[in-house]
Amino acid sequence: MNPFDLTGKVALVTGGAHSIGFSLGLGLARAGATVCFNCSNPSSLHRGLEGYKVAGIKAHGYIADVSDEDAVGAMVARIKAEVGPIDILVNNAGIINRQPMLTLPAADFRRVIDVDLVAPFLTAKAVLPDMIERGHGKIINICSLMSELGRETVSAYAAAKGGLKMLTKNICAEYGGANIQCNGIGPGYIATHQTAPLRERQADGSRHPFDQFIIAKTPAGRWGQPEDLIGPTVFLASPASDFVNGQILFVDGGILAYIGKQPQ
Ligand code: GCO
Repeated sequence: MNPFDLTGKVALVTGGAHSIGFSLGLGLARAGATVCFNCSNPSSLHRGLEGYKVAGIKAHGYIADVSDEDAVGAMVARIKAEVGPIDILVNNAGIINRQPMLTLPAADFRRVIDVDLVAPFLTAKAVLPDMIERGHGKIINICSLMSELGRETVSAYAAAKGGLKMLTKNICAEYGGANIQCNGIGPGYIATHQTAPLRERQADGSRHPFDQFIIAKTPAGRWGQPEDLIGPTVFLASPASDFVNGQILFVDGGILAYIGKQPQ
């Protein structure tokens, strides 16, 4: 028996229409799962469905604001009726607002917390009853290096991702006895649209200072790609990880283990 086989499983990837969420959806589908995803608007829905179709995958897409409890409940009920009860939840949807906290309006701080922390709580709360009734379930929260480390200008994001790490451990604590495994993936610095501003070439063609900083701080000497996250996610979504619970699996090229390149 292949412990990484997801055949017959229904997966929901929040924010799965593009970027990391789309890559994770592809990976779960290629491991055998039926993939559902949500996004926030019709154009993302069309783009996501087309992307999966081009990859030969029939995905199921839903427009829902994951920070809205009623919208989450309605989406989970629709998926159950149209596809089947959710076996695997990947809480991937997230936003970031990079600015010093002294200029960050409270409403903007709260919005990041709503999407990056409250939404994973709401979505997990919506899928857990069926998982408990059926005696198994996998919840994977996409955390961050900022679940462990702070840095300037990401106060709301780091607070949310730090909280998401502890929500992961709490779901493990509360529902591990029902054979629910809740773990996190901690991406390092991944080359996506969200981190594009940190990698922009300078006017003189040189690398962005932050780009140079991350390269020096990452033993792998490169930014991650969304595809680097697929294997770890399939592992945490599969029977291969049935005795792994409450863990954050950092997929960061070694950055968390490394003090940084010493001066030459
Ligand atoms: C930033 C980046 C990071 C990465 C990722 C690291 O501004 O520092 O956006 O937050 O996106 O979350 O794990």
